[in-house]
Amino acid sequence: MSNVKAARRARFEGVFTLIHDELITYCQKEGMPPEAVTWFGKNLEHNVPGGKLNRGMAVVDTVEILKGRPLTEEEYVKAAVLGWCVELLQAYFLVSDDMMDRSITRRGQPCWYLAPSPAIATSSATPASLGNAAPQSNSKHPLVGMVAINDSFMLASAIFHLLKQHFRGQTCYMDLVEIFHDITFKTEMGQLVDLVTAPEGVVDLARFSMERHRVIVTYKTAYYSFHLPVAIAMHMCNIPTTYRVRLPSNVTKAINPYDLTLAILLPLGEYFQIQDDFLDFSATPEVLGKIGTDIVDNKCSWCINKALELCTPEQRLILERNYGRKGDIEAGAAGDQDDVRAEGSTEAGGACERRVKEVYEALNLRQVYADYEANVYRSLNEMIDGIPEDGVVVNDQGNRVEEHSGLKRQVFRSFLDKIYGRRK
Ligand code: DMA
Ligand code: MG
Ligand code: MG
Ligand code: MG
Repeated sequence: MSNVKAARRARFEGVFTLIHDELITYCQKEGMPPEAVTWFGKNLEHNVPGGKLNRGMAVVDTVEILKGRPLTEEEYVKAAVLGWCVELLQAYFLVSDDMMDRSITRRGQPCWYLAPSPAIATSSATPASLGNAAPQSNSKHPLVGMVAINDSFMLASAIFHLLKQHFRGQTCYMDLVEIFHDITFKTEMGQLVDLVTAPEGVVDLARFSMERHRVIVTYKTAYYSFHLPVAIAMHMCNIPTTYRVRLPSNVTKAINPYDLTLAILLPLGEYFQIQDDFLDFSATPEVLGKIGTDIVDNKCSWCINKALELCTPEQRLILERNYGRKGDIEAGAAGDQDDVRAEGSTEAGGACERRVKEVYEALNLRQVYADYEANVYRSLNEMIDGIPEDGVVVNDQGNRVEEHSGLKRQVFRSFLDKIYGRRK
């Protein structure tokens, strides 16, 4: 990481300390007993700050680009609080996603529901590192377990507490509250479609299609990861839902910047989740920080959909017999496969998963993906070039507006350049 990047991240992380302490103080003021306060603190520390922070820092970047100047300290803190609200939302989804997907590790540590219970963990307790056995619950070392369900709710509720503390009374407050509610609902719809398309124990590859995949990824990923950070930055900058731009040709054009943003960021988010799907198959757990579970979990992933498009009837048969299965049915070992992953191997699935991966390799999926990525990169750049930014924002009388200068291509470029070609 370059020094500039590290400093940017460190400044953003500084605001996490602030919201962490604010949330803890609130729990204490409400009279929560110390063990509950400690638990909530561990929940925040384990689940919120350890990721790439792309979504959160994108809020700060976008506010800066929209304002076209460095932010004041007060503006920075406000934008960063909003950024941490997106990271809290992400943490809420990940804690529940890992339970539903039966994942083992996330960000190089045990998933929260498999982490040692904070009620007994001492400060010297070290999380199991990647590749080690996921911690097993026993009387000496209980796990967080199902309390993680309530913990995920608390991560989501913290968002609205912070919005109230930092934005109540401001013009953008209701827009912020509404959009967080709206995007949360949409993401939950996406998670539902993801899960009902991949029911446990019912493997039916005919359910899958690229159309179904697009619905899943748009709803479960694109809205909250891409549209949300940019839209809340726009709300914080009080960008109205429509404004007029006078182009260099002197023609005036009405623009809905939120629709324009959506039209670019949903495809960008689709690309991001296709990367996630591809990395689930292709990246090592050491690099990725999580062990891929899509094949074993019967997920409607980009990889299986591509493979179904390209495979021979013989290969399709192999996929049908091995996709969505734990262990090794062909060797007749399907009997006792219930918790293969909880036994602690870094391998999620065993022989069935391996056979599916062999078909992916035979179909040259790595090259197919590289071609997809080159194409989508080009077409996203073309969409970004279509944003009219060389005009002047004007009011109905045709006079220049002082409050804001409209959308900027750089908002989208900085997103695209951050994810293009990512390997983790
Ligand atoms: C992630 O889908 C979506 C949400 C809303 C967390 P996923 O299960 O593919 O994510 P991951 O691969 O990180 O478990
Ligand atoms: Mg998952
Ligand atoms: Mg999932
Ligand atoms: Mg995934």
